Amino acid sequence: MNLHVSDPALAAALRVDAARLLASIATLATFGACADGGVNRPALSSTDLDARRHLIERALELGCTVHTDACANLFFRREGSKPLPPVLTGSHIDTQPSGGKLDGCYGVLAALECIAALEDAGICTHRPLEVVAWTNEEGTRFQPGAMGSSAFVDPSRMARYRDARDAAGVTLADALDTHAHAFPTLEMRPDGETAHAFVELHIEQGPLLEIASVPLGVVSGIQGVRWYTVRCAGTAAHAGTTPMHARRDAMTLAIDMRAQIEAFATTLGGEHTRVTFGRWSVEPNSINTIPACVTFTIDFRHPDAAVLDAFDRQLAECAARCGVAVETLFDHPPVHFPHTVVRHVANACAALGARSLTLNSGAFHDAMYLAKHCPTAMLFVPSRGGISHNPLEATNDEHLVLGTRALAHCLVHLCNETP
Ligand code: HGY
Ligand code: MN
Ligand code: MN
Repeated sequence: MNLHVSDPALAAALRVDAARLLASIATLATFGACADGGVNRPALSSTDLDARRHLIERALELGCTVHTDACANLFFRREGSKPLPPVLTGSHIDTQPSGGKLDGCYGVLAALECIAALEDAGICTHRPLEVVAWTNEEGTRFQPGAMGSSAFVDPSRMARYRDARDAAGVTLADALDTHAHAFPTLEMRPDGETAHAFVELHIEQGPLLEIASVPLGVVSGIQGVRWYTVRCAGTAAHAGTTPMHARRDAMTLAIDMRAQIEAFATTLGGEHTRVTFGRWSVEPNSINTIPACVTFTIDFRHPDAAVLDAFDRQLAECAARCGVAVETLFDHPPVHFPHTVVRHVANACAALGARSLTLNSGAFHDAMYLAKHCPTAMLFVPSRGGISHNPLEATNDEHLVLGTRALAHCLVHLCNETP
């Protein structure tokens, strides 16, 4: 690779230190580590606070200033030479209950590694560079997902978010208070500064890059997502005495609903359909009582907004017909990233002599909200076996390092864009 280190973008990419990056991934994974090799680090849990403390210390060591905001997003800022709007990069560090080491975390740690590389290379960019750890992207402890990034883009959302409760009845407001007490000296980020651009590096969480044997993904956009709960009512009764014909079994209704929903989802969505019924609760959940109430969730994804809207309509019709209650938890339309930033991602891959594949993201990310705030794009690295949201989530070391080098290259170009 014939690299001209006089180019600050390539110089920064070259100074990414593989061992330092990989060690930072292994260290962060210790916060909420599970015996099966995965990570369970719910948003704003004690393990998340410990992980945040570790990242704050790391950022301060790198010479960054650290700020937070009303949704406990963390901003690690490296100043530039000119008083211009910053370039933002980063992702999330909260995980699925049975998550991996890389989902979200890789994007935050790679961005911190880019700052370390800039420091090592003695490069000063025109614009400030801010690495962000967005709060509660996964949305498994508090719904909806991507709370931190969506509240950053539209702070009026916080009023509703603060009332969100986790399974133990703890509100987000309570969790934010705990966070504030844990970091009493953390200053609030000055409001209102619109970023110049946002770039998020993330694992693909699907199989496409691996199937294509390509090490980097230039992400063109993110498919749309809908989350719902469906509540099916029945009548609790004795399992031993109640004849089958005399039952109002909520589980029978729920299973029938699931089948109907999956059928019209796949008819509407075709090969791009992604419908998941991931969380179930049964009341009274007793082995010898006929279920009185069964609640399940729907996660429906599709790249076409018209299909998402049609699914909405058909679900409402089906619910009315079957006498069940549906509540929408989360709703985001498809997002398309602008060429003005996507080109920097593609150029970075090419500058490093790496093949890249342009693809749409099947997973949602904080970038879907940042795209409303400033010009935004994403960069992917392959997921081994396409596996994610699973302790087996993994990416080859050389891909993790290459993705970080490409991020560094892209960030320097964006940070040196001046009006
Ligand atoms: O669900 C998602 O797409 C993301 O990984 N939280
Ligand atoms: Mn993620
Ligand atoms: Mn995830």
